[in-house]
Amino acid sequence: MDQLSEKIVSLRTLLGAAKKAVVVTHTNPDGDATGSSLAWAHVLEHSFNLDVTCIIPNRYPGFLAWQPHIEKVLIAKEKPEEAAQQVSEADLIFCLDFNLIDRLENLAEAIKANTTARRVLIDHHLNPPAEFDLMFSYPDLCSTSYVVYRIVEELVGVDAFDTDAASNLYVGIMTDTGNFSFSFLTPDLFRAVAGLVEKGINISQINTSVYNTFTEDRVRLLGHSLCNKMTMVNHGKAAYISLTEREMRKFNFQLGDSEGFVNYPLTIVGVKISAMFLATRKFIRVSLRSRGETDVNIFARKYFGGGGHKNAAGGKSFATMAQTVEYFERVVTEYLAENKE
Ligand SMILES: [Mn+2]
Repeated sequence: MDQLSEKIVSLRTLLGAAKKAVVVTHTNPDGDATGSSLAWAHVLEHSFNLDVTCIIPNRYPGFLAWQPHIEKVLIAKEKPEEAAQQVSEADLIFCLDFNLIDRLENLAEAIKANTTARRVLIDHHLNPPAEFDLMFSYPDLCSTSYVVYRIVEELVGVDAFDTDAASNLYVGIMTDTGNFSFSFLTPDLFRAVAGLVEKGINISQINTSVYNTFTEDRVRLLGHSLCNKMTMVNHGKAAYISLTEREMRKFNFQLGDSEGFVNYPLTIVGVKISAMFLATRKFIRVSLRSRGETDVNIFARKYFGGGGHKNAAGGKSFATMAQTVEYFERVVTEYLAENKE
């Protein structure tokens, strides 16, 4: 964490001169967005006596509704005037877990209109633009929640977190690391988690609240997708699942129900690319996942007019389901032959 101490000195100066702060995070907030925002707001309020409002552009997903103090968060889409008012009155604007103000949609204008407030970035995404007065940008840390932990540790000490703030930070770290299974799992991170445990957080309860919230229909749809709808391609090097609108209706499909299905075929030994084809009214939504060096970002760009990251990407198909899966079987075989590891 380069120059953290120097940045903390600047942050202290800004905090000392401020009375009112807003903490904003990205559209479609996830556990790291709400978790880091709520914990940071707690510290600003209790250690720095600031008047703080947390603002999110649109509503958080249901599995985060139990998070401590989430009821205090102002949802800009539901109360746009109040959100704009809060932003206009702030001396300090903290942007957490994203780095492009334009991504805030309706809220971006309000932030740009307040020309006197100082803007501080606290984030872990790549390539932040230079539109902030102070930047805590650490792309090699696992989550914004962990960045907040490290800042607070240096700024006032972790005693500033109570059990609720610690729970919120844990949600962010747990969800952004895929329950401690992705990259950036360092000894220091686990020391920080130990610090959160010392605050009395209940890990098994948090885990259940975030991950075990599905409906019976959703679990049965997963079973149907894997048992009846998963097809292996190219001698088991690729696999796909397709769901038609009729099937989705049968399982009372709710938005988000097929989230994560595409990851299951990748748990089979030898599968390098997994695809999910989900019918919508106007087109077929294509989700792609890959393992290791196999690049689905390039694949999605080349064959499905989309893109994303190396191991997770998406696109669209405007053909029928039958044509789409036939096309996929052909191009994925071609692509894997061209890109042998
Ligand atoms: Mn994050």
